Amino acid sequence: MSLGYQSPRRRRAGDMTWGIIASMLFASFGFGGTFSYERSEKLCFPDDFIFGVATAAYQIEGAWNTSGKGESIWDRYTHERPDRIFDHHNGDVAADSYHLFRQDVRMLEYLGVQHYRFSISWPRTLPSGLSNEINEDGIRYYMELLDELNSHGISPIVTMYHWDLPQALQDLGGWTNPIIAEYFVDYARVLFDHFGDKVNVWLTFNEPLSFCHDGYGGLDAPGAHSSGFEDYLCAHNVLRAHGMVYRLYMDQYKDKIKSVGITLDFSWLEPATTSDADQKAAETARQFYFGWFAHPIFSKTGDYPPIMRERVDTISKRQHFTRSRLPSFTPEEVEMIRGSSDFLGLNHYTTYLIAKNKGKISLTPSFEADMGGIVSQKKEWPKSNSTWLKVVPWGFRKSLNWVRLAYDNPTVFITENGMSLERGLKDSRRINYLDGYLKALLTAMTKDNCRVVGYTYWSLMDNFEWTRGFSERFGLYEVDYDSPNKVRTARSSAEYFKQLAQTRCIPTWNYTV
Ligand code: PNW
Repeated sequence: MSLGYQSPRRRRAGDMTWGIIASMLFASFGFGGTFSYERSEKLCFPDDFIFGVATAAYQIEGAWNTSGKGESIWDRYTHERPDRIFDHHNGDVAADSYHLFRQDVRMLEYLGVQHYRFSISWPRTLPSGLSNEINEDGIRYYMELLDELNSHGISPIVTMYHWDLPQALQDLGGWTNPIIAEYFVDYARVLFDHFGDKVNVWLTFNEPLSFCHDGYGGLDAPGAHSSGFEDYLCAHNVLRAHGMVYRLYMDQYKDKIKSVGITLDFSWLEPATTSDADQKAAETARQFYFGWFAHPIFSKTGDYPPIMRERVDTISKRQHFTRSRLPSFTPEEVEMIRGSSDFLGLNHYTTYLIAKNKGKISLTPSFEADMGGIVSQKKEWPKSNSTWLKVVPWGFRKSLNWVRLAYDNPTVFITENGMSLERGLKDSRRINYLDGYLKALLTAMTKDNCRVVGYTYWSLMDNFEWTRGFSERFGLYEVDYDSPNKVRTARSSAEYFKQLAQTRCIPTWNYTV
């Protein structure tokens, strides 16, 4: 994801749920094997804490038009607008996991992870997006993947929507059309019916901030580039759709489905200076970038954050709109969405600075103007291979603490964290990133009492990085895209992660390796 500087962008899971998942999983792994060190000297996570890795359908599967799969907005976008993709590539083949998933599971087994987070492609299962026509090959594919995972004792954590909307639904306006919430519920029902008993944890959406703000407000697929307008419509319908699926699960699937949550991304937003104006601007920015989705679901009162309501209403008026560009929920919708997640899935990668924007508000609507902050990063912060991703471990601890204080210490599951580099197997900088972020996480848990139950590294292997194509590599495994079999090779970080997942202690690593 290239965010540049335009954008950094309760029911609680009973501890029981996680305890059960963890104990089921740990029963199938032999710990304490090859690594012998004094546990007391080590920085270790709790016994029921789980480690895993993540991927997403469009980024790894390929087989874009195989065996009845429908077209997605990313298929359409990469085919029609290759100029919008950094290296002009697409996900037609990607890592070919549609054919190579058994190899992927062997890699997971080698790493010894307790869970694997992947996503189901909506158009692979429902080619037109609607549930009148189910693509049996799509059901077969995910059934085989789930069986393979479960037979190896790896717990599947499944995202229903990781950005690959059926193109047929985009033709109706996609996430800006309110009817899509009903269609998403139909899709969720198909998933619950077919896969419900094979999946421990469901996530409705991955990072609505990214696909609404960058897809409808910017130049990710579908590339609507309508900031401060379509991004708000998108978010509104995503929140409705999420709440409706959660209620479906509570009302009709409670005996079959174990837990349902959502994944939100939260980059830490630090005031650029200690001035009151910048501190206030940073807090407002957190409410816009994170509270936009988190407040309706995880706060006691529900609905959009009051500061967001107030600012968008006021600025819309000044811009001569007859109504606010930020839509309103009915009281029933507020209630339906409030508390509609068993836990908070959190993606965290980096930190930004926020300074108050002292300029005049323009007549052209935009999310950034509504938010009122100027986004930057410090030059000194260590770089990755993504312009937006700087290595700032302390921001992770601050994000977790902000969540703890804002939403009464909800159960948090880290669904993504990771770093991009160039090609290469000796990725000591990735190990260094992991070391810093894992220590920040452990401190947030032990010193600050943040309730975090699991950690997921992005990503198992290199994959199609959206508008950055194949140029940014996040994988513990390197993928050779030029080889016909998309050969996967373990990096140094895979060995590091293997130790982590099998001991639950942060490995001491020889960085010269
Ligand atoms: C995530 N930020 O997006 C996505 O879930 C993945 O599909 C993607 O491959 C991965 O991160 C790496 O880019 C992000 O601004 C979008 O901090 C924005 C941010 C982070 C992650």
